[in-house]
Amino acid sequence: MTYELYYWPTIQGRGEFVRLALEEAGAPYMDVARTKDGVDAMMKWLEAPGASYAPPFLKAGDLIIGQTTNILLFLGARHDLAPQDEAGRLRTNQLQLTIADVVSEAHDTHHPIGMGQYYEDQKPESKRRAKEFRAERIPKYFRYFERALEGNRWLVGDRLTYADLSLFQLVEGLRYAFPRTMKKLEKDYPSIVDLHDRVQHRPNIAAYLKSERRIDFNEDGIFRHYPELEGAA
Ligand SMILES: N[C@@H](CCC(=O)N[C@@H](CS)C(=O)NCC(=O)O)C(=O)O
Repeated sequence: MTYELYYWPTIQGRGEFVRLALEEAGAPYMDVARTKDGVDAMMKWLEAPGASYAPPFLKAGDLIIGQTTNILLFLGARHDLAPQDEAGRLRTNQLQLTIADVVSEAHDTHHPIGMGQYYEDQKPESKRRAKEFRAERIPKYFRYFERALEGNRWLVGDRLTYADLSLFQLVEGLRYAFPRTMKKLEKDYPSIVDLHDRVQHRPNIAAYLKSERRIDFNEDGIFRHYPELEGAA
């Protein structure tokens, strides 16, 4: 079966967490919105009762699964990207939900007032929000992930899970959005950096990162680089 992933075609965004899991698993999938008429197909599904209120969503046979973390819960079980025991499954899900929290906060640094408004119309608030995110929130979350990795190669158990793939992506996104901040901060989180590097070099992930399937970060996505949000004039 070929999975159908539905997500915005020009950004990594939340869809990237799903793409990474599919790529690591070597699962056949179509990135539907990147194909001809694919965005129209996606919009149709968004209007269908019970499908999903927003991308990403995944079609797996007759199933339509929405919410990034829910999609990963499904793929983790199907493709051995999560432990099978209850405690391990819940722990992986918890870590993924925490990563989703950071992703939302990263988004809010450039859209603190309203998603439907231009960044340019919420710049002063963005600067205040980004300042707190850089100074307080990234370190708080990173302390938590670093502790989870203390004495462990992977976040959960002794094998890679989708939460590890997502932590890799979080580091990638934050490095893109806040390069100076990350440069200063990373030395305090050696286990996170080590995990990032090991994920980056996994054969399927390395091949994916080099491929055209990996979209470059840009200022339409969730992780955006605006120098003024790092304190530049
Ligand atoms: N909690 C949802 C958030 C989904 C979401 O916000 N998707 C964005 C793109 S990353 C979107 O298209 N939102 C449109 C909307 O909320 O109206 C998830 O993790 O999948």
